[in-house]
Amino acid sequence: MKRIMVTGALGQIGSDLVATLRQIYGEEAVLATDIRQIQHETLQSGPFRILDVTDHHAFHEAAQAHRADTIIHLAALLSAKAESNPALAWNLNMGGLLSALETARALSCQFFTPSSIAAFGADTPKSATPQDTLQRPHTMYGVSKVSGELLCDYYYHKYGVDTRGLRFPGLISHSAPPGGGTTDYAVEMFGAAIHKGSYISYINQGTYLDMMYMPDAIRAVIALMEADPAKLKHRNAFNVTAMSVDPEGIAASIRRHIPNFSLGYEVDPVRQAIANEWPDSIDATAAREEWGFDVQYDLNHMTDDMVSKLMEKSQ
Ligand code: AKB
Repeated sequence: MKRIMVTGALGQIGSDLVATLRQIYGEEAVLATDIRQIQHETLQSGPFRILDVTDHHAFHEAAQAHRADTIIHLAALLSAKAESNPALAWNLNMGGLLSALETARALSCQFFTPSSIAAFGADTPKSATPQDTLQRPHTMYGVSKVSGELLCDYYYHKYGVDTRGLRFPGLISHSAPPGGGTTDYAVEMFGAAIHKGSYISYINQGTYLDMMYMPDAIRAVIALMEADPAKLKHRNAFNVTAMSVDPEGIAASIRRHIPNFSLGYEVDPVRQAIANEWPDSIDATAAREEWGFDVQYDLNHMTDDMVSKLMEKSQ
């Protein structure tokens, strides 16, 4: 039976992922860790520890005490926050990753960490962005993600650590809010549509970005971790996506439920510049071919589920 340690467990991906992993592998098998104190009721059922991932000794000790055989390292600063404090972003994103990889090496753990569409850059082909292509991002988050992909490859080739990763697009979820990302507007729009009937987007109309619904993202992490290693040519990290959409496209999908929903724009130049560097749509063929990646939610199916879940919560 697996023994899994998750960092950044209270974040947007972590809260859903820990709950699903505990359903599959058992409550006690999954140690949730975060720098913040636990607040989500759903995560209170299993083991939890406060952890600063840049503290190498504390990281190793937590994994050893849990007898972890798998580390899922999610703790990181997202794109917009990273741009406002680049030095902190480098220290957290790379320092945390180094602690995590060193622990995985010392304790022979399987390893997962997410990369992002931010790992591409302005010179990367913008549509059907290939799995293997030019990666010269100009954002600190993007720089840390490319460096992270390379570091994970290094630990695989040099030490045989079973490292695996996904280049996530914007992730949309109704459970935990994202924090400090560029694609957060997509999540905010759903909440605002339900509670106010209107939303002012900081990302401009016509800005296409890849997105994915959280249940598909969670299934992708688990499928990749369970994939036959012999079939993996790309480990760090696979392009994955479910849709390429602009703010107006999401609004149109929401209007099928809330016909009067209105969308306005007050563009934030910092986050818009970040989005302009990212692909319009990425190509997930390698993920499909090497480990059977697929998705269950397109834009309208995701919207139907988001709207119904958020409405339930607001009653
Ligand atoms: C962000 O917007 O920073 C993240 C990402 C795409 O990595 N959601």
